[in-house]
Amino acid sequence: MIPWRGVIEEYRKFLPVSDSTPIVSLQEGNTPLVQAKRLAQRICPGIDLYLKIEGANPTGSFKDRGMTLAVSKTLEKKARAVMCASTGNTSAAAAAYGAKAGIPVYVLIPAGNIALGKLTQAIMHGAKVIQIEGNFDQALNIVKELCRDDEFELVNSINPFRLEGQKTAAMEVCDQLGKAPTVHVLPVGNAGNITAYWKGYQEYYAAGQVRSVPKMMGFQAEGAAPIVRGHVIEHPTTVASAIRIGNPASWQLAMNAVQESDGLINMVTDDEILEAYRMVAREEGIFCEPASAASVAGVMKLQAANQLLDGATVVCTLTGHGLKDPDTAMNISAQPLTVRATREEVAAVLSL
Ligand code: AN7
Repeated sequence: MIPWRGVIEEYRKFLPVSDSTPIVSLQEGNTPLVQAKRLAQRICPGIDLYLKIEGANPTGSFKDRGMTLAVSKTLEKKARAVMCASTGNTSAAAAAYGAKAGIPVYVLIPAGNIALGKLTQAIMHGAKVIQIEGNFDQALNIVKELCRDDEFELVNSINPFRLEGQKTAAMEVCDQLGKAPTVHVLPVGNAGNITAYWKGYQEYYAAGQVRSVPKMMGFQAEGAAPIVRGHVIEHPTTVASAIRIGNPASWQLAMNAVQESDGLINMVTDDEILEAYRMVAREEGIFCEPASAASVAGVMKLQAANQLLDGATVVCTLTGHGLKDPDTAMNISAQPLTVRATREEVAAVLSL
């Protein structure tokens, strides 16, 4: 078997690269698509439910798919550095791919408001991390202004190459399932990923690789749901820090994806997100980050509203790894028991 070569090589004919593009890859992609029978039994009996485990990418989130292309194109156009605003995962991916490319990386993050693992990654990979006393939306505005200068390449998802790379996830789902799903469910923050998946499904359909396309269904967190509410949220709040975004960059593109696919964008509460987060870990053995669980919380909501047809194939993208955000996990969990180091004391606390 030929080893996996990363998303650019594997999906090259669908991507805007040429022989002269220097490819920067960490062999991202080829992430597991796991059938979730126990979870389906609990939350949507009658549905064929799958989880796309994007936390299995090299930096632990789906951002790697877009970053391999964005950083490769940065080298091709000979920009000198990359810059992004981030709720955490974009900065981790930019830092890693920038390190691999040997170029400086500048990241702007909301001070004190990104998950510990993500901050750790950006620092370890040697990015220049600038915390701003503000939120993600403010950071993105500053980065957009600074990147008008050609020396700095903006690698947020308003960089079209990011979405081009991310669309490979939809193609992979089709390759793994042998067909397109009926419904694809995603968390929505800046709304780039739902846009990218829709593009990927459409292109695979146009190329004759699948006979249908799914309905795209996105879920925002209730305190950070600008698309659902129809206006910018000045001070977005949610436990899911990755999607704490009040003015999504790909707002209109995501609306198009939803309309064209006959899907929807709705919202879930933090309690629903945390319930789904815990359930995925306990029923399926998959630890995702809170934002990722918004997709599963979305399935629970769709099922409760009778919006899923019996026999439908539903794929949820779990966008990032649970270890990114150990604090949230520990905050909702009981502390482990401590006993004396004797057989008796350990035996006394066992129960089956
Ligand atoms: C785990 O890292 O916006 O709707 O700056 O990290 O494409 O924005 C992260 C977003 C979902 C939302 N799940 O995706 C960033 C950033 C996780 C994420 C989203 C993000 P988009």
